[in-house]
Amino acid sequence: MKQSKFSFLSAAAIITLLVMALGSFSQPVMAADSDPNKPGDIPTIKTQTVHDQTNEKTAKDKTAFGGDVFGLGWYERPFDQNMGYLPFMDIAKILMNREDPNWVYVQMFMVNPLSEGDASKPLYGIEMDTDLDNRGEFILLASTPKGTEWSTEGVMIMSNSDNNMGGIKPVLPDTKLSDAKGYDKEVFNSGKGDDPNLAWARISPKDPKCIQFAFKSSFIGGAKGKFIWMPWALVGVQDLTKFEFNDKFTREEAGSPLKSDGATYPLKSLWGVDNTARIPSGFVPTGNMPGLAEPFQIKP
Ligand SMILES: [Ca+2]
Ligand SMILES: [Ca+2]
Ligand SMILES: [Ca+2]
Repeated sequence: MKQSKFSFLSAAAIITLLVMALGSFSQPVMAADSDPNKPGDIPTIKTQTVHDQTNEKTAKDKTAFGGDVFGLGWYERPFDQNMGYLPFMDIAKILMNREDPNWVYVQMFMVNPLSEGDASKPLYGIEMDTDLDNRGEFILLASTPKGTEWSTEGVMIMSNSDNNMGGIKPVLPDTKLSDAKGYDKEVFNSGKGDDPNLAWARISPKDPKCIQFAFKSSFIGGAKGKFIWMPWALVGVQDLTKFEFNDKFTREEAGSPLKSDGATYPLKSLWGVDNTARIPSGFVPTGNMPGLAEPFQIKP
């Protein structure tokens, strides 16, 4: 029974998640325009675009639209513990651009302006697996930027000291709750770290629903670097030693945002969390990697 329910949910989530690369006709930012120590304009060509489910239509019924698959580490939980909707942290779209020689740019669009969430102190960012073993190495997170100018204030990068992200089965729930350390080591914090200019954030000058990030391209191996990434928005659980969540909470402890999950509904300990499936950058997966977004999954 469990198996068939799980399959159904996976299919529902996969169908509603679309990933595509988009090109446009505008000119790229030229290398001469790029400052290696401060991000600037975001290039508009060769942008990887990821769409995520949004929940504004189902929120009045206190249920998510779909896309929450605990067994794959896909969460669609922009709700408080009373299933009240948090649209300032409901990820709708994410863009990644690697055309600048110095910077990787990420833009995350929420359903409502980020300023609506100021009292909740959300964190936004991306997790990265940089050696492609399905275990995350880094998470870059920012509190809501104060303005539309690039700043390192409130931007942090954490790493993991036991190379055991995801416990026995990375991405997937371990059979027993894991004592893996999660993201426990500070690499960068508001300009403190080996490179004071490593990572930046701002509110988009054009859209108050969009937070923009920039981090040094050299951090992920430059133009040819390969990595897996996924965006996160976090309000209810911000303890980074709780990664990966499906190893640190049982399904019952975590709860579910989907009424169709029956007794597991509603959200319990794992609330106020949104992410997407896992996305490859700089390579096309040729083997089975758990939790990948549908267009990148290898069919047996
Ligand atoms: Ca979402
Ligand atoms: Ca890894
Ligand atoms: Ca695991």
